[in-house]
Amino acid sequence: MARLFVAIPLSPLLKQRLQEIQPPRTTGITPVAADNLHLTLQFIGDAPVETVLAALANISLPGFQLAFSHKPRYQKGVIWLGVKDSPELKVIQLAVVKALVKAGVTLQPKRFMPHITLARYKRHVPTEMIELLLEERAGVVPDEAAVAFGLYSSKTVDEHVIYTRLRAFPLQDG
Ligand code: 2AM
Repeated sequence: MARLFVAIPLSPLLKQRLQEIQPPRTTGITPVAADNLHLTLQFIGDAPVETVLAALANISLPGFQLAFSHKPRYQKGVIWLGVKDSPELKVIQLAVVKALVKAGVTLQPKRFMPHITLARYKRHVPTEMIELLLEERAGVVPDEAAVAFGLYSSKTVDEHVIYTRLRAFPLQDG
């Protein structure tokens, strides 16, 4: 068993751009490390890895474009960039959910809100400061080609979250 989630990996170029708009490490604000930036399709939680891998291997879908909101937003300790909903994103998210449910994996029912978590903040951080930091770094984030999705494990070691990609599943050309 491992703590698992399914996500779309992001290109080095996009991660670099996201780092430019991310708030910097300041008292009470922790940016997500570049290696950990991703777009979650489905959080699973503790589940048997082999069952989940076998379920995901049945998914065959074309690649597509991801587009992003203009401005990061923040709420309840999380600063995130919205990902524009699209039919292709809905299709892949639903395909992942269906494949997992069919394989008997238990999922928490939760509405899909596509986003990339950029940073986390402690509740004592004044919202004015968050707004200022985001405003200073605001800028366009170019569209991204989603070419794969992956199964990831999540571990916390010495208060550091480590996401490890266990397997990537390529999306088909065109
Ligand atoms: P977040 O970035 O908005 O916190 C791994 O934890 C990934 O799964 C993160 O992208 C996280 O979203 C997402 N996730 C969704 N539901 C979760 C949950 N109940 N617990 C932990 N992570 C969850």
